[in-house]
Amino acid sequence: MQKKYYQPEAETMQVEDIKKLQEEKLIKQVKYVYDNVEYYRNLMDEKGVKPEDIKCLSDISKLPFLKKDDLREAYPYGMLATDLNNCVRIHSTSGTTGKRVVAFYTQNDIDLWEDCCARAIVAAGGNEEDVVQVCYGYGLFTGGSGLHGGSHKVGCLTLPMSSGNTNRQIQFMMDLNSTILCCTPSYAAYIGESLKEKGYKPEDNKLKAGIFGAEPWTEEMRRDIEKSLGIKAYDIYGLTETSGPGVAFECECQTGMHINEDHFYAEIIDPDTGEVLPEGAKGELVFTSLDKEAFPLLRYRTRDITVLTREKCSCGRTFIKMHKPMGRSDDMMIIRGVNVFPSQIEAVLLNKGYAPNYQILVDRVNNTDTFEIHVEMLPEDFSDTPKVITKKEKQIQAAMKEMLGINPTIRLVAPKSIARSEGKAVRVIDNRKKIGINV
Ligand code: DLL
Repeated sequence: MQKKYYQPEAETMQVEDIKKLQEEKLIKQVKYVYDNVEYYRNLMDEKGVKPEDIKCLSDISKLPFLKKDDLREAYPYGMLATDLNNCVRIHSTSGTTGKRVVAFYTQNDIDLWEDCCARAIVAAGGNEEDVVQVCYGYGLFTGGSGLHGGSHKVGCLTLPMSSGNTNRQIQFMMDLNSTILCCTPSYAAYIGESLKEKGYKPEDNKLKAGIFGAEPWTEEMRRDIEKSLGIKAYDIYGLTETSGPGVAFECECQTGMHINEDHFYAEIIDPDTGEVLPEGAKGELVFTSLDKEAFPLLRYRTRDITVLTREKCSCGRTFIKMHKPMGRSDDMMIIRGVNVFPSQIEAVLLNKGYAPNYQILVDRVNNTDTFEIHVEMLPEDFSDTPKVITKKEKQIQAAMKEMLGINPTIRLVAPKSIARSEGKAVRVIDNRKKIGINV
């Protein structure tokens, strides 16, 4: 039977009750973190804040922020709040220079995370009769396991496809009558094109909905995907640090994503000053987990720029909504769903003996990200034959793949051919911005 909500008692709670619940949980979570995470206790001590100072929700502004760099510095166990024996899983962000962020989960953390994903599936019209094709990557990335767990909770037949091998995706989708597709929006668009190339019309498949996230996408892209697959396309948001997908999800209104406020407290801050901004203002999204056991985060700066609004939603859910992220306050790019920092690229080049004269070119062609890196050859490479140059390009590509997890096209260009800048070097040319993708 079609349910409207997965957990109606939470999803439709009165706003005053949500705030009361958040307050109670916040007070407990702050004490728990202070008692169990030395790294954050030191940050609180430096700021002169004690758990007793947090008596109501607005007191949260007394707490220090946590940044990605803190998590890297604390790698691997520095942010762990419970005995490792109580943990049952890790996930991790894609690599950055040196250290990755590793997130830990107890069984209870996994349960709550999967509930969040189940809420997203039910909000997209899912029920136990559905066949959910999960083609987010499985493994250290959170996309596959998160939606997989949510799909189990709802009781759907789950196809754990992982990403790639589009022919097999299509064959299973058609033979097993998949009804809900979960993947990045760019992969959904690619599947749509591939179906068309194979001669299928949108009405030939049994899909009714898609749950797409992990990268920025536009309303135009939503319409294209909906048309090519004959579905309704829903947004889903999350990050490894806060558990994974499902921190926020879209309902049938498709006007922003409801944040699972019983598990996360969201703030918007001015990224330059750290000042908390009022509801409706655009700024950086900051999350505080409210009931995490293994990897609780207080005031974690996501670097995602968005707006929060608590308008009455006709779906009946009362959770605050976030707009689609409108960009980032750092230099992270999301290419084919993978988080990429220019510093990672630079590290690979320096490690291979190249000078830091390079340019990163990103674009979106036929709904797929293109990713090219131009690297200046060393003067001694200049006399090499095309065959030798190609070999060197392939070597750099392999090292990039190892660092980033995705394959850029490498082009070795003549020494001194990349324009030198007098100010900040323009390392990244991201043409996706021109077509309205908020990267
Ligand atoms: O991308 C988790 C996820 C998996 C979300 C599957 C949705 C679906 P990370 O790899 O840690 O985790 O990347 C997190 O991706 O800070 C945003 O910048 C971006 N992001 C995630 N969802 C969206 C979205 C996963 N719906 C980073 N729209 C975040 C725009 C998104 N950007």
